[in-house]
Amino acid sequence: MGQWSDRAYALFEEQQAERGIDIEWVKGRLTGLKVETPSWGYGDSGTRFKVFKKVGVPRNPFEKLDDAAVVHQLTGACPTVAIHIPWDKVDDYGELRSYAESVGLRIGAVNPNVFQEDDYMLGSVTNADPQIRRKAINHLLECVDVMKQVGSDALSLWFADGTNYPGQAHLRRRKQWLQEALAETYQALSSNMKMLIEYKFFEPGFYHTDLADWGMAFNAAAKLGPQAEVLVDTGHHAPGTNVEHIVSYLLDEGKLGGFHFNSRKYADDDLIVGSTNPYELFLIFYQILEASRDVNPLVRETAENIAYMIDQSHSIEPKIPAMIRSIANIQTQYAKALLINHDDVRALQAKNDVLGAENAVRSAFEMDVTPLLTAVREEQGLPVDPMRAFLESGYQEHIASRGIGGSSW
Ligand code: LRH
Ligand code: MN
Ligand code: MN
Repeated sequence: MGQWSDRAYALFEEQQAERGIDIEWVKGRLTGLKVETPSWGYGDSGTRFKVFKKVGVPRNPFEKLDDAAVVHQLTGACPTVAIHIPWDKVDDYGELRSYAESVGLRIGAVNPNVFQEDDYMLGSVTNADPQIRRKAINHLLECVDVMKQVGSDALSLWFADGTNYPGQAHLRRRKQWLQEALAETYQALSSNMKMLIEYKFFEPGFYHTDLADWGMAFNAAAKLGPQAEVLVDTGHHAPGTNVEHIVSYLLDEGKLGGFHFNSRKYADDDLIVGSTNPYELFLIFYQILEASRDVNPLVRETAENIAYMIDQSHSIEPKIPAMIRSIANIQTQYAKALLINHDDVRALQAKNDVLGAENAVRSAFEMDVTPLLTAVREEQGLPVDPMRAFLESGYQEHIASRGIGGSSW
């Protein structure tokens, strides 16, 4: 480390010791935080108005893995990549798995896609037409098979199913069909596999969505069994929703399976994590760390086995830098949450000291964790500034030879 950062870190360590924080534990936790990146985040995407085509975007799933490998090399935090089928459809999934391993990665969650075919316009697993429901379930089962071939342990489910008008469809029948489809898919899982059930309050359905909120996803998962859990996509809530409360509730029920991290100002904006709502991210981590100290082993285990994933779609941003920025923002908020002194907070809560407890949480958010992140990255032999390292690496210039026209969809 340079002289300046050495001094800053020494001071930081002293300050945290005084606050009763075990800095070695903090460092271990920070190093241990792994976040999965989505294959589709490396491709071109856009809004319903325009997809801007960028030079150097991957032309196939293998090139997406190449880009994801660079993000992992620079951050040390992203060893797995989520795939979306058929966006990442290949002839030989064994080859995809070997390729991932050859660039230092593993395949993470497999995401079935039952929303982009004409057949699914009025619903997939909730369609009134039994043949379309069968087709959708068959795709879910095919994805369980893909999981076996790529060595994945998470099936990540999101359904676009919904309606636009009152009376358009029979809501309770659809609820039952959805549960039947999930139950059949659940039966196909191996014992090491999790089913993660994602919800979203609207879009593309503007009147109702079959899995609209965490309660519906929770109920579906609870009926299925222990391998089914809820996935919280931070962008899938109405503005003002207390997402960290949902997180704490699901943790207490042993049903929080994973996250899709992203930022939103209005709806499912899929923007860089922590760009508009860093305090929310910090408070989510606060709830998770609080649960990891629970007396109930189920709550502790749930908190320790969360699948952290990014779900972003980069419409105007250069893809790899956007991913690096997101990882850095997650690490920053996690580092801050690690500085919360939970004994202090709990003692203040027990005394009903409203402002004292609020201060004990917020003051951790207000700390500068740059010296800590610098020290941890350096100790791992990683660049202290991964963004700068990327921009100076020449990789962006190198991939320009791919030309224009790669796409995630
Ligand atoms: C739906 C969603 C879901 C999809 C992804 C591309 O809005 O969050 O996770 O799989 O976007
Ligand atoms: Mn998502
Ligand atoms: Mn989404």
